[in-house]
Amino acid sequence: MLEFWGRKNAYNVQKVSWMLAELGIDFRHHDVGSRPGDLDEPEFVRLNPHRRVPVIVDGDRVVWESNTILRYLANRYDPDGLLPSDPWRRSLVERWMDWELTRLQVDFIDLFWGYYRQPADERDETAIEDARARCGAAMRQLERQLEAGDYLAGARFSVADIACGVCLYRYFNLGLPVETPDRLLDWYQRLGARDAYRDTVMLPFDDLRGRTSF
Ligand SMILES: N[C@@H](CCC(=O)N[C@@H](CS)C(=O)NCC(=O)O)C(=O)O
Repeated sequence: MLEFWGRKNAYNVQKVSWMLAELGIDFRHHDVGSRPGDLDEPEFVRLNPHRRVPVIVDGDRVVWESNTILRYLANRYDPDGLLPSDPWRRSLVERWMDWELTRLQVDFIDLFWGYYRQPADERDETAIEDARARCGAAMRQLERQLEAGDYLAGARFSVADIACGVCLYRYFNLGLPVETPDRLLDWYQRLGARDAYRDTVMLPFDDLRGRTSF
């Protein structure tokens, strides 16, 4: 059975939980990333030398990096499904996965860590405002893309929606005023109508408030 390592309310871990639920794949879960130092255990470091979750083990294959895991699961268990095999159609999906890693996640993590995970009396308000503005700009880019279709790569739900959609629940429930463009909200509702999103992404995260250690 596939093994899955990660803390269930960790951002990058939720991408993989969501994908596994979409594909109906059974797995054995290892709850790591919840206790200080557990990612430094030799057993875990052998799996991922970067000491980060998520990690999956499929037979004798170890895969780390959340978006790489999404691609692996799609290619192995859902050929030409949530990740098209045609190179052009695939590029329409993968550009949003790469954008998520290099842009959306960077801005969102700055906001989430700067505001939510920082004790209130230690927050840097200027840095938070900067991250909030960058997130707003990223959300407007998503809004523009959604003019072309119900999902990020067009009419069909794809792995791009998983990579980028995972942050929305947190973004809208941070307790900060944030951008709420119409198409983005409609997309969020479409994602929230999926059992897999509700079961794996819409999870409490208040244990992370003011917690600066993993
Ligand atoms: N680029 C990596 C980032 C992995 C990462 O930073 N994971 C965080 C959770 S979202 C982590 O392992 N944090 C340590 C912890 O949760 O204990 C990926 O996408 O998998």
